[in-house]
Amino acid sequence: MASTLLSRQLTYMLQQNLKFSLPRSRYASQAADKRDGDAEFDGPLMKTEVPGPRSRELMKKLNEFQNVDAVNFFCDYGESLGNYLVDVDGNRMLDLYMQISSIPIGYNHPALIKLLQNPNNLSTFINRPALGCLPPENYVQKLSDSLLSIAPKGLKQVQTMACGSCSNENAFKAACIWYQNKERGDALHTKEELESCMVNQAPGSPDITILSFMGGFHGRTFGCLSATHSKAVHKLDIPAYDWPAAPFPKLKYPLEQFVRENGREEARCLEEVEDLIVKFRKRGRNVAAIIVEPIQSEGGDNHASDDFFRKLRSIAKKHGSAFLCDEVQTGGGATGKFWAHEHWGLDDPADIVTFSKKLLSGGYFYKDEMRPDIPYRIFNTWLGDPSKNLMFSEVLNVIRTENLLDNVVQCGKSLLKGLKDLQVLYPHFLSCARGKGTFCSINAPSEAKRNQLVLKMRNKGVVLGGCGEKSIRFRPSLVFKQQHVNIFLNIFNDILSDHK
Ligand code: PSZ
Repeated sequence: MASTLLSRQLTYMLQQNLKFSLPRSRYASQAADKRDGDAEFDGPLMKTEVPGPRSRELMKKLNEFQNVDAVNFFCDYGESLGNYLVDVDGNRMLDLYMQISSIPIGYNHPALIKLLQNPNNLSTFINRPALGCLPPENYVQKLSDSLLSIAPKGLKQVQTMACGSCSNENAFKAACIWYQNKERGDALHTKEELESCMVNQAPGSPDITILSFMGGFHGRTFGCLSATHSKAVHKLDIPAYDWPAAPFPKLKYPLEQFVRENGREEARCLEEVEDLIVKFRKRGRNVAAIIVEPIQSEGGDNHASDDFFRKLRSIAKKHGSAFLCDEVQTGGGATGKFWAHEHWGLDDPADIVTFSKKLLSGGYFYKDEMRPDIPYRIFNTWLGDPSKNLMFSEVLNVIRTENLLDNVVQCGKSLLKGLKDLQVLYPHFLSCARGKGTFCSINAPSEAKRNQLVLKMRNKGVVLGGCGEKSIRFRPSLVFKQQHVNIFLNIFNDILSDHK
């Protein structure tokens, strides 16, 4: 697979004068096209409707032993490249959703192919260790090269995990352990605590809580699900903790036009956060941690101001609660900074920052005082995967050498400007264009119309995602360049003009 890809890339580079399969873009300048030295396709190429016949056949087979209602289509990952996802029917689509925001540098990046072809790396891929007890010799170095090199300011400790949910689960546990140790002061845990926790009773299993926000999404596992409040279908029939859930600001866009009004809405929500903390404390149910996403993603790409987050951080501190920042979706560069919370300019860093998706494996960074006091309190079999860290250190090299964060800032600006222009052209259809970096979104008039639009775009060769009730979200990888912005905007414009 890799060698055919490499040779195809070479062929492509030799054929830079290829005719573009799309009509010459109205947005794109010829110079923008020429600057594209990337070994990639020149545009979407559609052969069938999506899902096509081969996808349908495979869906039918999979349906025999799995529910396939969420399957969009089957993919040919061997043929996919850069910003383009190819399906099993040979349709080549510009991917602005990138496996739910989790591919950092596009499909089959040559740097990663090279890494996998290096025989010295084989054993890391073959032998997956139980990291908590038997780490490989190069692990310290590899972690330093990869995750520790992008640790958020003020956080020197890192715990790796496999996915976003298990990162948040364990971050909750670390916060609870920290909170209870703080409450105990110098005292050791008691015999009563050790016995009562075995039957899920206080004081060993304390009635402390995690405060989250309505519209937030922190994963689907049991603990995380109690902090997730984006869609009922995620939660239905699952027992949940009765934890405080505060309103998240419902802001008006563009943010710069509604500063005063939005400020009042944020103040209302912050007041509610404090009221909830006090109310729960009075019931003997202290808030051990507050968890928040820098941009509520699944819940509809809901933004709040830097000031809101700074104040929220201060509230957590004032009430002795840990401040957890869930960067599972926002982390990894798509907002134009590696961590979205860097935009806030916090004086006192978050206590814990969780990650996954674009960082290839999960985990969290945390302050020294959150370090568990006894081994095996935070533990599982794999605790992440060194092969993912190895790939991630290469991803970081690419981000640095290709200046991808600058690219995100530039392309994000032109994507958002294009969305705002289209919003002016189609005011009956589009509203609330918003975003940071390429982490952008726009609203359709209804859920049905949003879904229709996403499907139409897919049949024209652009993969998009939905979020919240009626938003379309853009989650391209960091190698999304100006020419891709142009291709997308042209197709979007064509589809929208058909809707008129
Ligand atoms: O439907 C789903 O389960 C989806 S769709 C997108 C996600 C999940 N995102 C995962 C996610 C996230 O966006 C935030 C902010 N926090 C935690 C998670 C959970 O990560 P995973 O899916 O890796 O467990």
